[in-house]
Amino acid sequence: MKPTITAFECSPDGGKGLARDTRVRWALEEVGQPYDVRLVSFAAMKEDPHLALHPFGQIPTYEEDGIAIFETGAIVLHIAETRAGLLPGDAGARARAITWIFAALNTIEPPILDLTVARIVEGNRPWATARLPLVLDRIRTRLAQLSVRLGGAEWLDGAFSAGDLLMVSVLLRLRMSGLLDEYPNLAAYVAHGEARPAYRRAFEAQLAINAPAP
Ligand SMILES: N[C@@H](CCC(=O)N[C@@H](CS)C(=O)NCC(=O)O)C(=O)O
Repeated sequence: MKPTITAFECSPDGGKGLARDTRVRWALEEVGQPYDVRLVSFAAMKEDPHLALHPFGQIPTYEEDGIAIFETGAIVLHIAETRAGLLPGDAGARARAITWIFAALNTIEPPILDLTVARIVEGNRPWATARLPLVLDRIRTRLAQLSVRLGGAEWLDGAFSAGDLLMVSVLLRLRMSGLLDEYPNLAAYVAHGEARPAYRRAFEAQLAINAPAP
């Protein structure tokens, strides 16, 4: 049975690939696993049938052979653990790749998400202008540390892994801010991830649904 994932019926990003179904699509493409997509509207995401799958009323979800899970990190880890291609066989290297999954989602992504909150959600609050430099500083701190660790390497720890997939996906959120360009090795790392054929297929698949009408 093919897995079924959920995605926005119409993504608010208009097809930039930032909605998290792209991360799951990318993982499935990397391991060569065909999948189905069920599109859900914002209203349907908050109704009981979807809430039974995702208690927070969000996308993506993943269903396959009696398994139903949510949270992008858990989904990507499940895909990586059940198919070859996204986690190394060696126990130490595997543990380190999983560490990078958590680092991407728990350490790098939160300050990046804060930038969206500061600029868009809370951009008209009286304290928004004063807060923005603090948010940018916290992102720069993490990017500088990540940049030092990556150095001139192609990927974070040897071969491309699920850790890189999620780190590149998280960093992609910064493209419009220009912050990534302050760290040329991180910008090159992200471009390298985006150039992977599996990423291109995932991106095109979500774009086919979300591209603005001509
Ligand atoms: N921690 C969750 C976050 C999921 C999430 O924020 N999904 C967004 C789309 S990328 C969503 O469904 N937003 C609509 C909403 O929260 O109502 C994950 O990584 O899967």
